[in-house]
Amino acid sequence: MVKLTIDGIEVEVPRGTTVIEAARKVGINIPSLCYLKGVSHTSSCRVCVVEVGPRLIASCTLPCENGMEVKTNTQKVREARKTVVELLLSNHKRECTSCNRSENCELQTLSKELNIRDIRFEGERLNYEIDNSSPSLVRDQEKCVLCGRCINTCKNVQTVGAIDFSRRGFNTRVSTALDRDIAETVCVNCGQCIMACPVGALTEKENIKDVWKALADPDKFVVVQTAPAVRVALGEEFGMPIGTRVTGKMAAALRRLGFDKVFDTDFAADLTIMEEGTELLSRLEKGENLPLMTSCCPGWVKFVEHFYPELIDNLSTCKSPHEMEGALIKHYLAEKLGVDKKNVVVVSIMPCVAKKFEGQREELSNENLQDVDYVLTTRELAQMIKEAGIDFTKLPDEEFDNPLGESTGAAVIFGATGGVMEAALRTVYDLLSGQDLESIDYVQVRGTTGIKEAELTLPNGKTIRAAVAHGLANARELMELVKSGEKHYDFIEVMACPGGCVTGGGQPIVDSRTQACIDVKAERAKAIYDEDKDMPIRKSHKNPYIIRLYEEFLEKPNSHKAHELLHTHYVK
Ligand code: HC1
Ligand code: SF4
Ligand code: SF4
Repeated sequence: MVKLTIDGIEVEVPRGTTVIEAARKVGINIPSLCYLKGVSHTSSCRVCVVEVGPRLIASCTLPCENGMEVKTNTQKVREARKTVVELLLSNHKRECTSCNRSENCELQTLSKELNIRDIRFEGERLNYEIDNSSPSLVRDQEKCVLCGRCINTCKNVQTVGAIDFSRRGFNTRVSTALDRDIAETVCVNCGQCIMACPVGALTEKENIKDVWKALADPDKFVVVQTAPAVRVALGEEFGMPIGTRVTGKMAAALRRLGFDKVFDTDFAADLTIMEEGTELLSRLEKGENLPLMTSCCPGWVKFVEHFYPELIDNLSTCKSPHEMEGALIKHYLAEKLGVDKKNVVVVSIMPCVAKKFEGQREELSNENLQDVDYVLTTRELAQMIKEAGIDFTKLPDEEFDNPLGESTGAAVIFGATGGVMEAALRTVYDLLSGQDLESIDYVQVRGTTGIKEAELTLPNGKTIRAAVAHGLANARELMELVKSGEKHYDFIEVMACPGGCVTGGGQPIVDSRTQACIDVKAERAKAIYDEDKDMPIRKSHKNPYIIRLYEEFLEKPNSHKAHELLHTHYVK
């Protein structure tokens, strides 16, 4: 432990603690822009300077030392911070009223906190074209503050490295290799850079207008479905605490927005378990393409295509749940409802921006109709609810529509890392044993350890060796272990985002100050597992509507019909 004083207050902290962290312990918020806990500690923005002796030093990388006397609130410190922020603002596209990040912008917050009223420096401004090339994200360099948080995320957390600093001095910018459009790079569309960005330089590609247009068209039958992770985060956009469950209010809001049917992607998550569980058992029997790797995360699928193409055949042939649901809505339900499938518009509400890319993939269509027409993020849905004047917090709880809205606890846990694996294990064991196993909480695959392992001995004596990774750096490590032969697994779950979809690139953005104090992925995951516990049915194969779907339409898992609609093959 080391002892120091901050603004005269004595603090004792473990060795290695930085001054910015120690200050927080005694209720002093040192402002910063480039600092992002666990991801980015570069001291590049200099907003977090403090006075130590005669010097001004960046506190985000300054380790506490015994006897140190730190001053965070002197005239010199306040002036220095103001100058830094004013310089940033002098080269910033200041369009706060129409910016996507207004009211959730760390630069805006800083300038308000530092009482910046006029900007003393007006000079040359850099002009860049907006990069609109990606179906998932938009880059506006004129709003970039060069904090490097996106770069560190892409490079270290995701090991993709699609973006980096280029040029020098005033001309420094974040760019792609050879300044290509982001869509032409190895970017996997995970959107984790958006989550890291403190300002509006990186945002999702919005589809709100498209959805309003479809809703206003009397000839269209507009169906919506919601991903597991949206229900534990949407409330944050309306001031509710992180990890509040708002499933019923969300269904009510969607109905008020005018959707003709309000379905749940969780139904198709149950279906995925039936299809993928059967695929696993068949691959185990044949000894083919093992380990089976989950395919529900489009960021992960693209990562395999770019970096491990030799393992493409290991990916499950299952479409991701919302794509399965879309295919069923158009090619099963439409006829039942007497609606022309060509007039059906499927909208998916996802915690993810990679799903926007996935929705456009040609592998995910049937009879020339895309399975899903538009993907909106959790943030975009919140925007629509606000635009419609709906007072979200006062909404009553409503149910999803049926038959494609009924689901189980196994489905909702898809939203947290390890959830797909746990859901699959719950079903595979029961189906093979003919039992209804009571202890179904596979806690080995829960939690935020980077790579998790579990073994399950099946009633036929075979053991399933399972591994789970979240965040692409962990996925890469796992792939290297598999490729080198150091580890042998039968079934691997990977989610591209750290924590899984609960902290996907389309979820509410939590500012760096809050992230320093609260483990967002743990809070939202807790809500997911609470939702599972409260469900009357917690195993996918027990979903009565899934049973009926097989009886009346699909026949059995992996049937010809199921393959036609619910499976695909990535070949890139
Ligand atoms: Fe996910 Fe999935 S869990 S991929 O993380 O398999 O986005 O939530 O909808 O499709 O069900 C995301 C979440 C989501 C699919 C499911
Ligand atoms: Fe990197 Fe993901 Fe951002 Fe693409 S979306 S630049 S892969 S962090
Ligand atoms: Fe999207 Fe979930 Fe994959 Fe993240 S982990 S890219 S949110 S599907």
